[in-house]
Amino acid sequence: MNAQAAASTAASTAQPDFDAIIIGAGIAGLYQLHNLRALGLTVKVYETGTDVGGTWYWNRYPGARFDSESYTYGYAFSKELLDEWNWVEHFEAQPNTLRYLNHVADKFDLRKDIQFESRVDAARYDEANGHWIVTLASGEAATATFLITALGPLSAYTLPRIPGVDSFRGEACHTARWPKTPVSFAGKRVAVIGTGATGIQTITEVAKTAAHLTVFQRTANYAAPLHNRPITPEEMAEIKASYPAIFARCRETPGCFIHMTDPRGTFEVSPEEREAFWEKLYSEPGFGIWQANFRDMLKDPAANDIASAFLKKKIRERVKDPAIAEKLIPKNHGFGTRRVPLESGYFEVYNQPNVRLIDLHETPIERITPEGVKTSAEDLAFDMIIYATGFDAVTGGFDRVDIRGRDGQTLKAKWADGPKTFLGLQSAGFPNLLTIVGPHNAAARCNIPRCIEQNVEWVTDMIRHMRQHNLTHIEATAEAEDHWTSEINELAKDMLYTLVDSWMTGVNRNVEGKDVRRVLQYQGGAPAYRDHCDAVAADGYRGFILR
Ligand code: NA7
Repeated sequence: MNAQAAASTAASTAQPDFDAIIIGAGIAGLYQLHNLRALGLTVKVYETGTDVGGTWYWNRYPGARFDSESYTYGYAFSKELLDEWNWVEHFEAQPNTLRYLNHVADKFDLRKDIQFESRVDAARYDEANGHWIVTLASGEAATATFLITALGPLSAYTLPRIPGVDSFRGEACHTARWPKTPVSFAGKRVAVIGTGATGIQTITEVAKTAAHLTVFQRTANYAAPLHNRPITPEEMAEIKASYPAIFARCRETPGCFIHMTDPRGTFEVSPEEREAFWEKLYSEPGFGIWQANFRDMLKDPAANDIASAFLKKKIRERVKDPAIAEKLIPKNHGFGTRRVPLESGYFEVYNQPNVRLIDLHETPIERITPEGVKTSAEDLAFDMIIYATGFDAVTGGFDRVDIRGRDGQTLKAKWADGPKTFLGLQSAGFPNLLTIVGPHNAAARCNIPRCIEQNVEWVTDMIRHMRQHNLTHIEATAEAEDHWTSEINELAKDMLYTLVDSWMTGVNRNVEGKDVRRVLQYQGGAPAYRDHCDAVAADGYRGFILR
């Protein structure tokens, strides 16, 4: 339907085009579509990309892979799907993950309700008719009773605010817009700007074949070994037999990873025992060193200091040149207070003769030039610049859509000083807008498909409840929203990560207005979050106005 037709539909009839519109065909959007279709709803999904996959569609950069164990990451809802899909690595690489999501889309015939190459520009709540009018970049528009955002917390990628970014004459690319065609680094002088989880994966891969690689590091990050390896057919058979236990375990842990926080305090054990424990975690696959560390590691500065010292020691052991090792050691934050990148030989890259590290605190970038990068110390020429400069996290995806609720209020303005939500799923003044994996939700710090599943199933149950009771309107009360927002802030108070700039605190100086730390996530852990949501539902959706 075109814009005019939609506008006239909206003006003349209360009957919307669809029961629900979902924005995004990533892991969340696909599962929400599948669930709502099962309820008998008419659903349309709008997706910017040319195919399904979301994060795994866009982030095709070299070295992109899971930090979650593969077998904890797939959808859990279908035994048939679990039985037929074979993961090939303990931490699957992007191409196979994208293959998996395509398999899911085919198996459940999801594509027929997805419109690709369709970026949603605006969504306006039409109060008179009680539905949402959604407008695409193309001008096309449609209406729906429910608007469900499945935008992803890390979808709004950001280029650095450095003068001259557009002037470079060589190849340039942000990791989140990596081309579908193969990219060769052989014989090239490559620059990577950014050393977060993405930069670290990219650098490790590019260093293998580039003639020369220059890494521009602003903030050093602690990173720990991934210890990836292939999954044998025998292991896969065992994994399939263990799925119920694996998912039960993920339900118990704060981040829905397979790793559970150690119940001991750092100083309750002897220094020898502590060291042995950390050595064990460092030698094991995955996020154990972050997620299964001592219970006080992310709260008590003294506990965090000595955990950080262990990680610093590891960097010094692995990097041959002590001066480079010192540059790679974080100075302004403790271990685990930023998202921990998992690596596969990252620190050893700096022992290679074809790799150079530039510390931007010593010699900042002044501008990107047609030939390369000009720092305060020198002019450097490159064939390729890779921007691993991250995302306008969690709220960035929302800011890029002009979402207007009752009385024309914009969500962007409402959230300008930080998000205000109830359960991270609804915001007062925006009826029937449901924000899967939105801010204030447990999902952005989670083994994300597990939290997506909870969000989607909760929203599905809520819509089922509404249909059973002939209700068409749901909106959080201002009181429920205030209460939830205060609780979010209170829970984050004693967490060390709130004192540190990172995407987890919503800081991105490449974006106007995003230079202040904010609490974006529920910090009580996924099990407590789930209990909150379940209690609200059991109490007849307490905190919501239902009509
Ligand atoms: P991150 O973790 O936000 O990392 C972005 C990196 O880019 C980080 O090192 C930034 O330095 C750097 N950056 C950003 N802007 C600039 C400018 N202007 N100049 C120099 N360097 C800059 O994003 P990722 O994509 O690595 O990871 C995001 C998540 O995706 C990750 O945590 C996983 O959950 C998956 P800074 O630290 O800001 O000094």
